[in-house]
Amino acid sequence: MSSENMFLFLMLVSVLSSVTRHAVCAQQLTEESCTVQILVPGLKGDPGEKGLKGAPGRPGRLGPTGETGQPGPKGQKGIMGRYGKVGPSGIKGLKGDMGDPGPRGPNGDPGVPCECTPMRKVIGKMDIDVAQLFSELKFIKNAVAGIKETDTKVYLLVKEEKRYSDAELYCQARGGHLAMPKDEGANAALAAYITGAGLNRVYIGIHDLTQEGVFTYVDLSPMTAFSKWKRGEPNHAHEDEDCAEMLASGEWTDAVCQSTMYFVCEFNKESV
Ligand SMILES: [Ca+2]
Ligand SMILES: [Ca+2]
Repeated sequence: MSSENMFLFLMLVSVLSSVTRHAVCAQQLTEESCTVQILVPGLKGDPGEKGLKGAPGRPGRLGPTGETGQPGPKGQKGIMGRYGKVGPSGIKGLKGDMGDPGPRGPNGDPGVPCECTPMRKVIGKMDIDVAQLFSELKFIKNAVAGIKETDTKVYLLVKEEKRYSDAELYCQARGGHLAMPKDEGANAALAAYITGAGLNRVYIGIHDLTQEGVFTYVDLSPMTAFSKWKRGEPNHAHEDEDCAEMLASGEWTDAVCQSTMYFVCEFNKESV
């Protein structure tokens, strides 16, 4: 008997023995315990042929984050970008200096002959008068320290000490009156004028010479709602205070008309 047949024979004997013993055990289970049978393993077989290469393994787990690398070298300069949008208009600049005079223009057409020689003379004289007035006004403004103007009046501070009546005559001789403040604006302008000149008081055109206790302006126009009497004034002190002076504060007091002091004349602008 060959070794292979011997092996098959032993396997067959072993299997039949096991089957018989299980059947006996099943019959004798209630009467006695079964005998343990140890199976004898067969001989070790020859090594098999080398298997085929296995399938690729699964990917490993994600590794930890690496350290920050060194900064790379500076890149090359990029190409110029597109032009930006036009910005908002700037603030208007200051006016430039006046340019040089241009060349003289051509002569005009000859005028139409007319009989207007007398008219030309009148117009010529008026031009001269106007020029003289402007010249005199300019002289007053420049020569007299600090002439004061409002929308409708021109005030002139006269630094000559005069009595009230003489002061008014001085102003009348030049086409005006002593100053007659008739509203807060005019009064404030006069007060600023006096303060600016460093004075404490001046005559203004207000008095009660016509009727004691009834003050009017020097041109006899009545006092209106506006007045600026200092507290306690007018008080007709010493029984002879009939003329008004303005203090640097702009307030009025009645004073003796024979006192001499500086004064302010006023002129209507349209008559200057
Ligand atoms: Ca009086
Ligand atoms: Ca008084």
